[in-house]
Amino acid sequence: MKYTCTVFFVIATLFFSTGTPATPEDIPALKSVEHGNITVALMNKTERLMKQYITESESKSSEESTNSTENCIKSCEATTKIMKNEKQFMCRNLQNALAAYTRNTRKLIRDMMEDNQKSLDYLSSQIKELTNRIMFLNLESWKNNVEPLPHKPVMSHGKDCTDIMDTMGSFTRLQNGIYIVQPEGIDYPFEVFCNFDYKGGGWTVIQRRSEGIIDFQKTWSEYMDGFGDLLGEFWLGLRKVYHIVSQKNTNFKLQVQLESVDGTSAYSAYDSFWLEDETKFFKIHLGRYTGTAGDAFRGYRQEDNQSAMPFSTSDVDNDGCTPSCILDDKAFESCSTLNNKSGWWFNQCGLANLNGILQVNEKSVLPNIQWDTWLSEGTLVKIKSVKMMIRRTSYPDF
Ligand SMILES: [Ca+2]
Repeated sequence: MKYTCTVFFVIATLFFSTGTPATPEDIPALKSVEHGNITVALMNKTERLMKQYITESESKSSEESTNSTENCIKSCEATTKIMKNEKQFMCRNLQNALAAYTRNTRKLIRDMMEDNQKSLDYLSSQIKELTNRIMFLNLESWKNNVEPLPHKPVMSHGKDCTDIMDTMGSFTRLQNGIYIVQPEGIDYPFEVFCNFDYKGGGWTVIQRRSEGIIDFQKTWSEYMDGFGDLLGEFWLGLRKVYHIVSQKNTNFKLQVQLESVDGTSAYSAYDSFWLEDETKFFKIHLGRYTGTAGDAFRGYRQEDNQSAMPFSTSDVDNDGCTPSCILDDKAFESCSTLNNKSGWWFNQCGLANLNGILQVNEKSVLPNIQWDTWLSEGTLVKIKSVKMMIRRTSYPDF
């Protein structure tokens, strides 16, 4: 349709472009033709021009089609390029945003840390100022011969673990652990470890050894005051034990709980247990024995009997070796020194020393828990751990 319109346009142009029909001079092929045949000649010419135009149009159309495909490819490439550029642009923006966020966060954290540090510095200066103030006030009190700042007395849970069991145990379930006690007759409280689940509970633990971490190579004053960790291995201290068992109208029993390296257990119980005071070197008194580990405190011979013996350490010698004892044909003066400076109620040493240690080398010692009446098939049982516990005898066994 487009071509047809164009052909007629060409024809019309040939007729009317100059305002007059084409002359023979305009068209060379018409020179030899008579004027009467002009119309025929013109028609032929028109036909030829039309053919030529159609051919050229087809050629042009083909060329345009090729150009269109090329244009499409170029267009896709351009689109891809634009998208790629946009992607790169967005990535750059994202990277910049992340970098800015990181910078801001770091700054925020730095500011917070600085603020915290300022607060800590301020509190530290306040504490320092208050401490100085207290020191100053104490100094003033001392200068004016006035009592220092009064301290609030520590409240105790009871007089001993049996007393705690009797009073608190009636309305709450007591857990094994550290409690504060203040036995009758003394004006200061102290901590003890109470056992509330062994044989009816109410036991004050006065000695415990298990891992061999705590060194029992101690002096007289250390055995008097106690040492170690109440939650681990410890010796409560002769003074504290003395105060507990010396309360009016009380009687205490002693339980020695032993465990072998093979995991077997045994015990030795004494239905009464008390100590004489410091001036008598805490002489031990034991009642009737019952148990499965034997009465090592008394042993088999009279000279082994440790009951009614005073306590000895490496620096306080009450061991009955006066002036010396003999072991394996060798004379020695101190059972404590023989047992690597441990403290106990020795009697010419004897068969029991639950505080014994074994010197491995100059720097290392191991527990050497001695209870030489605990036998298995005629041989001494090797002991891994021990507990010494006391309880009021008024409390019934379960
Ligand atoms: Ca001696």
